[in-house]
Amino acid sequence: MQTNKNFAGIPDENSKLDTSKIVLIPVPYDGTSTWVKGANKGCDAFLKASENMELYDIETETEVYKQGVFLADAVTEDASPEAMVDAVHQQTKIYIKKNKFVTLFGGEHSISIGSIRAFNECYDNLTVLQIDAHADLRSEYDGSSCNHACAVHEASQTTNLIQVGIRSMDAIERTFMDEEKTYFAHEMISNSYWMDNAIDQMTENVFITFDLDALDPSIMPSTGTPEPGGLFWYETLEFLRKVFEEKNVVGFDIVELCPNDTDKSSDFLAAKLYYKMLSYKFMDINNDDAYENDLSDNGKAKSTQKTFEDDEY
Ligand SMILES: [Mn+2]
Repeated sequence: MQTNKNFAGIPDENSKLDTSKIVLIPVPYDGTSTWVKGANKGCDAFLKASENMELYDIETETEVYKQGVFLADAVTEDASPEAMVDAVHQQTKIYIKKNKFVTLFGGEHSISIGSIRAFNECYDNLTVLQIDAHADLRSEYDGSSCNHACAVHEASQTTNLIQVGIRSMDAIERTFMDEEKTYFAHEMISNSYWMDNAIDQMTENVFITFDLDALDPSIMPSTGTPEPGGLFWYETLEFLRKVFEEKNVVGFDIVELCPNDTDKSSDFLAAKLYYKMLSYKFMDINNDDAYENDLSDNGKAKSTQKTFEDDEY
């Protein structure tokens, strides 16, 4: 795991906690994956690739790293899937309460149970936008509700869940699926309105959980369960930019990078995708503008703030 290195090799002055608007929490967890193992190495590969990235974003004409990106200590709790989820939940909440734009990098998709839980406690009427090949709606798998196959089951019960890119699932998952808010890959291909339709269904506050296997395996081979027929780069960016422009994206995670020795392009894609999402988030915010993650306007957040401080975090 990384030691004291900064994200993307950015200068120390842009990566101090106090002055950074963005926090990146690595969660190199791979305890429940079923097929290709190695998502625990995803954070490292992502961070390494990020060091080779050019930091001026042509499209937005910005250098978002100047907003400050603090690389938090990795969450390494792995005693059980439940303990890992608890640790992610706690860490995420700590940095939301510090008024940061909180992002996470996995690890397998089960980490999102913890991140979504934290955001859902801090923001009212949360939409979870899941971009993924798999429905991940099972209530339990392999004896745990914190398995990667269950990544958004809780979100399906407690948030406004919108699923995009889905092309693999078990029949039982239909039970928990809201098909009005599910964008199957085979339907997206012939529906030119899917982006607008999905955005119309979102509430103001949106958390994005991005499973890299949503992307087509031709551009993202390094993932645990590659499924044919995925999203491509520019349509993905077009959709993400629209979401960031039209909604208040409160945070996001990117999961399931499963690096290997031969393909480095996937690692690089993941780094670039992460940076693109930050660029979209901050494209209209000047570097020296104060950042407000909108927590204070939120009644639900205020009430949890107290409990939170009582716990001495
Ligand atoms: Mn998934």
